[in-house]
Amino acid sequence: MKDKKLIFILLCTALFVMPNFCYAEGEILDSDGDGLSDDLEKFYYTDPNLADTDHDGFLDGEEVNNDYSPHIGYKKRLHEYDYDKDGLNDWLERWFGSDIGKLDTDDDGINDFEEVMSGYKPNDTSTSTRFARKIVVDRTTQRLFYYVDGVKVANFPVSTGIPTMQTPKGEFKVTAMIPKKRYIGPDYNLPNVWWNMEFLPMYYIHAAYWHNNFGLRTESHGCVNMRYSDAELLYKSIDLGVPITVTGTTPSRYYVGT
Ligand SMILES: [Ca+2]
Ligand SMILES: [Ca+2]
Ligand SMILES: [Ca+2]
Ligand SMILES: [Ca+2]
Repeated sequence: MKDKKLIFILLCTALFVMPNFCYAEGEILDSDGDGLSDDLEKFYYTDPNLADTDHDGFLDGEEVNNDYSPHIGYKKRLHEYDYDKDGLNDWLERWFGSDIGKLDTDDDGINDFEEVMSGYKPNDTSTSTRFARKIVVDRTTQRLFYYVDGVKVANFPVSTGIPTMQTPKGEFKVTAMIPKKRYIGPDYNLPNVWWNMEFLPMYYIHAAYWHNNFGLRTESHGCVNMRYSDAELLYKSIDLGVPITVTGTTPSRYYVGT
């Protein structure tokens, strides 16, 4: 009986130390026994012969199966790393089926990030199908979230209408897109305002050059102010008809949290 137990322990040890030893056709090959198959190691750009690529004490398989990055150390998530630096983080690359280590997965001249932002598949040159896109403006936190295929792909700081001139709450859609525009009112005259996306008559999401309080406080007469680069990116990613939801509560004393 004891011998049988010993043989069993020895067999288990051998299987653990030499996982390849028992590899048979039809089984999934995991050379380093880290819970991530050799095929998936290619996908994640990890070393198929190194069980803990970033030496943080967690095996590559454990990490990716729980949405942690196998590349950047302790408790860093997949969405916090962009292996190929194309603007699309590793979690989103996986979601949209693009190559984590390649800027332009389908070689069509447009990088993965740009394709996803515009609703196109980064791993397919066909343009016949397009992912649903959606904008959500949260007045409480002064943020604008942009969704593609139901997934949040961008989070921008904004400034919405001040408490006495709040950005209207509700469900809207982009009704006009005007690259450059002048805003004139009783106490303001603002020429050369870029990237204007209308969602109600007189109400726009647009770039603002006259303040830098995005994400910190309300600032406008009801429009949604953005940083120039953020507004440009959003403008170039959307089209007429993209839905816009304005939600949350305008901070009663201008600043987030007040
Ligand atoms: Ca492996
Ligand atoms: Ca690790
Ligand atoms: Ca990337
Ligand atoms: Ca591409």
